Amino acid sequence: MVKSALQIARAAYQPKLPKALLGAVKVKEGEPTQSVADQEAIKNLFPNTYGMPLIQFEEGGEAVNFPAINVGVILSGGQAPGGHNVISGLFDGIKKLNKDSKLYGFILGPGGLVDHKYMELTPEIIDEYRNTGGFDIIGSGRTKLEKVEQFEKGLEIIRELGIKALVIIGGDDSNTNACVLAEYYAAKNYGVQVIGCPKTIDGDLKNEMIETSFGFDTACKTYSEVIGNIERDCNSARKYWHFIKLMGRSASHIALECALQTQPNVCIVSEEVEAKDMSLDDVVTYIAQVVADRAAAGNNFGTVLIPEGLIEFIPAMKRLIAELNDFLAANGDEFNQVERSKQREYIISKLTPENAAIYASLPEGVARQLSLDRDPHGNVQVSLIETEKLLSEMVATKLAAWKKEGKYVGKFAPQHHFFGYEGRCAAPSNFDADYCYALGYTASVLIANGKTGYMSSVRNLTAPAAEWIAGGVPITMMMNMERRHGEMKPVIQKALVKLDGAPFQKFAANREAWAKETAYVYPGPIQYFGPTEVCDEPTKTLQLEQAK
Ligand code: FBP
Repeated sequence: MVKSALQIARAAYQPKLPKALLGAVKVKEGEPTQSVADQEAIKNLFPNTYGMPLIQFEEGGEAVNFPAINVGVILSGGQAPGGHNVISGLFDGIKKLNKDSKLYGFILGPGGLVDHKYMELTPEIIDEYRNTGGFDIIGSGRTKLEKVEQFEKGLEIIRELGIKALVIIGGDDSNTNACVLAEYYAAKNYGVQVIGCPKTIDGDLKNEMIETSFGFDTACKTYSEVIGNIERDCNSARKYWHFIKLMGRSASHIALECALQTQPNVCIVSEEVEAKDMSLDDVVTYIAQVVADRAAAGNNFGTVLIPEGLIEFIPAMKRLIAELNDFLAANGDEFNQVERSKQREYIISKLTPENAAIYASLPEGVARQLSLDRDPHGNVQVSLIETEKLLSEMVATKLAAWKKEGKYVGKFAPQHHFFGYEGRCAAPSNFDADYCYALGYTASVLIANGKTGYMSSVRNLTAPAAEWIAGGVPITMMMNMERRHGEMKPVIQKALVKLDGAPFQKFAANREAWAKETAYVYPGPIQYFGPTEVCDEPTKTLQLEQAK
């Protein structure tokens, strides 16, 4: 296999571990825990894994002769930089316990466990993938592990391979399912431990004990590099407005972090749009006003960041989408009989007046997308909506109207971008390389200590890696009850951007200046070798959240 020079150099990088994990480890158990909300309901659903204590690992335990152990690992959901290092940390950890321990990887996500597709991860394979991006070592998938038949089918291969513990690397939903599985195996006394690891570039799996999900750092740095490049292009040609949509299914953590790194003229934060009950027109007016003000100062250029999930956070759009979903589920056949050129009018005639007015105001392409592209559950595929084009088209219309009224003099030439998949498999930054390795290694120590239903936790992340605090958090501690598909279900609480949190506050305090001035910051590409302030800086989000 041909390798790039960086790949070769990077393969030799030895990720840093917290001091406490370097030698024999002592376990410190805290007080019993409670779920973040709905304590009674969660306790009833998880009688075997509820209320367990927080675990912290400390230096100075006694060296024990540990028997060889077989462990299975699963990558679940969207790719995030550093997944290979979680696996290599786990591998090194179980080999340190006993050199005859074995690691099995289930192929293409949780489905691999159910369908008995697996491979043994040998030292040679692991060495190929150290410090590399991607999940291609075993592949990932989005099969949900939630049914008893799946748990039982999984158990067959677990027994066949003599697996004692399963590590599930995933986001909030996958870790919720990891906990359901841990509870099931514990209730049945199967003697199979299940440990989760916090993954997602979206950054929305975090709480007091999980400071950030892995991959967020590298993905945001990758996007910020290209946003910075665009800003510099923009400030060189001075003739385009760049509308950049950023991945992150729901929460706006990625857009906010990139804004803090690059200081664009506009960044929309979905959580604020929802909190202020803003309409689509309010968002458009805000952007158009920034464009008009810059034009008045002679600057017909700028950069706008838009979070992927925006549409679903605009309360009026949410209501429109809900009505459209219901209407088309019941009247899809009739709708499909309507001539294409009359479909828009047909929909408008069927909706309630409030939703009809919003639908009528949408550009043709978006209106069509809302009425056509539906997923297998009958829902609009919001992520397919090109919000960056929607907003720029609506801004152009508004500016044209203002021009007629003499309120705007300028030129508006938009360019559109979507950054998402580009960041998910980048070579992990030093931060993610170290963090992921530590998460995987921590998982091996949790397994060695017989724990199940825990998520691997590494904290104190703005300090040097040696001072990071490793341990485990009971997954039930992060849960609450939420309505999903019409039913109340126990789920890990999703962390949206907190409007009173330090990262948003910092952005809010500066955005007016960034809108007017051209205050762009150019972070440049991720650096792997060089001065620590260039190579090891954690995200602005973490730095602001943890500022003492
Ligand atoms: P996870 O939550 O599984 O980590 O995935 C996050 C994500 O990258 C989102 O940002 C994005 O909306 C989605 O996955 C895209 O999914 P897919 O890879 O199925 O297109």
